[in-house]
Amino acid sequence: MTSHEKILVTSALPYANGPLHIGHIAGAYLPADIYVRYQRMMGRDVVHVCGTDEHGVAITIAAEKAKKSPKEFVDFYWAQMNATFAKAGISFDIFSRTTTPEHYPISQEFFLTMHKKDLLVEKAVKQLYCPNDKRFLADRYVEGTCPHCGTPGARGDQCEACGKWIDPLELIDPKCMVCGTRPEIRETKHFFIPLGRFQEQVKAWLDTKKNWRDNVLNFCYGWIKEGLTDRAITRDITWGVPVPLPGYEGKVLYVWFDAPIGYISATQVWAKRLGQPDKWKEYWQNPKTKLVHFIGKDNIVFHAIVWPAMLMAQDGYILPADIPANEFLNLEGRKLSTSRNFAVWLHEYLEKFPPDPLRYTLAANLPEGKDADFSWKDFQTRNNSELADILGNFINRTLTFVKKNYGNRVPAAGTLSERDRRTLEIIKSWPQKLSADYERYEFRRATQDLMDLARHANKYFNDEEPWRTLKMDRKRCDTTIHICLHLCKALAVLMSPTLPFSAARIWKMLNLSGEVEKQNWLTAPAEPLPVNHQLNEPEILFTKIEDETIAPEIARLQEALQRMEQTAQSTVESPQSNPEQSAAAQKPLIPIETFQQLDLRVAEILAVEKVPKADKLLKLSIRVGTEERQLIAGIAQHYQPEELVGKKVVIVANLQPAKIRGIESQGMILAASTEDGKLAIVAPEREIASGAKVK
Ligand code: B3M
Ligand code: ZN
Repeated sequence: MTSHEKILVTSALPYANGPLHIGHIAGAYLPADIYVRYQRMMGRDVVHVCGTDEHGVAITIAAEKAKKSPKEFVDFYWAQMNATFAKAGISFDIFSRTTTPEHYPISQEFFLTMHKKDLLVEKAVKQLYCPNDKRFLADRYVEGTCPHCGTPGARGDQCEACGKWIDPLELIDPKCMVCGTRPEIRETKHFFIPLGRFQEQVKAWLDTKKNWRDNVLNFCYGWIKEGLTDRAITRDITWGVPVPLPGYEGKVLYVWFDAPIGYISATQVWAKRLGQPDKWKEYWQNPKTKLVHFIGKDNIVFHAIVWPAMLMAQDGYILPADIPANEFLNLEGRKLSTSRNFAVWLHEYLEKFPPDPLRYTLAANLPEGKDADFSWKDFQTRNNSELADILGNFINRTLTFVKKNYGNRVPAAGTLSERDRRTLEIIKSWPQKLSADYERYEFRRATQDLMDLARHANKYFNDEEPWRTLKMDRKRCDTTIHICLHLCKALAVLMSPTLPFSAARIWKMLNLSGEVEKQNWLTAPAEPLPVNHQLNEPEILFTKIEDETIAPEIARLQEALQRMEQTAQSTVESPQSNPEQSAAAQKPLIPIETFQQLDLRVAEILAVEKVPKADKLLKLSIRVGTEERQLIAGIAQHYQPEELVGKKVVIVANLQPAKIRGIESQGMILAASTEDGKLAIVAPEREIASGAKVK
């Protein structure tokens, strides 16, 4: 491994089209912030860049809806996010945006370099065009059913359900997002990145990333296995970075082409503000820089495949060293939904609660490697039983004891007992332990390890019983309290990346000079407080959160859920409200891979007979493609045998065979059921060959 002299950390550039929610924070910004705060305390040369992603149709559509110009619209959200991040303690070195004067030339330079090296392909393409609005429908301007997974409401760029890229021409029943008109097909020309030409190089590079998270590598290899294809990088809209070539007036670069370049332009803005405009090159064009991208899993393909290919095509740029992408954060056991207001908005949270308890709750439960869940109950428990009862309690009992019995001054340590020595060993070893977690991006584990130090501290206090030794053995009590204060200091230093506001408060109570976040990670915890040092007034560090306080938050989410279910129900055929439909939606989320394990097929019913002495069962002979099978279905009370013969149905073809009443059933027929016991067989909506795959 190369030893790195510099670390450049990026957090995904949020679209400036709506407020931040806790899913954003858990996905990228909090782990990135903890990592950067830790690295700063390690004395590393680290820069954390971020900014808003302000181009693309995600912006123009939202701006149109809000009846604002794109510029007015992104200005508002840039300012809101900038303020909210600061309040949450997310400490970027620069929070830039992709509409700065620095951003346009560097994006165009990337494009032109690729063009000059013949690494772009120009193609005439057929594209959806809205005859009513008289414009091409780029990306999200068109909506329809996903051709890969059949999810309705998929946009013309990427399916949110299955994650696949969508060719808008393949969308089933496409509609213009602006006016609802069915678009027509017209020809236009665009530039493409021929990703296939980069495939070998990207794969060889990924092959060296043995220590990356499995979820990231698996995802990338999945794409590569399918074969990388040409990807259009220009669009027929006016908002964006203009394509810098004659004949391309009115076309702009695709937002996913210019967005990651935003990391570079943000670094340029940072360097300019420092008064050293070329300093950005010391990071981006220096093989000794470790480039780390913190992102959510929906951005993996762009950061781990497309962006590296773009960087490889330039001259002298480094490639990402790590991409610790997180999975998704669910909310109260459900998928978060911003459009339905089923989300915890960060700016709203911060109006009611301090930032640290949320940082702690999320850090303890980050979606590393798999999805995780945030619930208000868990938030309350973490705050009350961990932050207040363990960490806060230790600080408080120590400081009030010192105030009451030592005139708020640090006593001297005398002869050390075995337990004192062990405690000092723990203090000494803890920075390394947390370092190991952080260097591996294991923030959940680090959060546990941090709380364990507070647990050790409480145990030490309890075992030493200073309230007893105070009277009987003053010297012992002095030593105990000296070490407890040392623990307070070590805790303040080591909690600073995760709980920066509370760490600063302890620092102040301890009346220590400088800032806790500027302390040396490895050495500061090992240094005790000077004897006789005067402390400040102790304060309560974490206040308990009562049931009444979180009740309105839970109620608000429940209302959002109810509204979601009502709209879902009003779109299904039956006008009656149906409890089973909402119950079905309550099953836990599954990844698409789980669904793909099902082999669903269209089958034709050849013959049907009643099963003797079983009034609910019918025995069906069916044909699946060329294969004949028999299966048993519990539908005798809903269908007469003769009305079923010749029908096409859908079956689960890879269900393990089972014996029902002594007869083997080779598969299961799909039927919709209601709570009052009605059953309807699921059948394809138009004539289709038996054996056809259902997906
Ligand atoms: N704005 C998508 C997102 O917010 C996109 C990330 C860009 S990172 C260069 O999820
Ligand atoms: Zn899809």
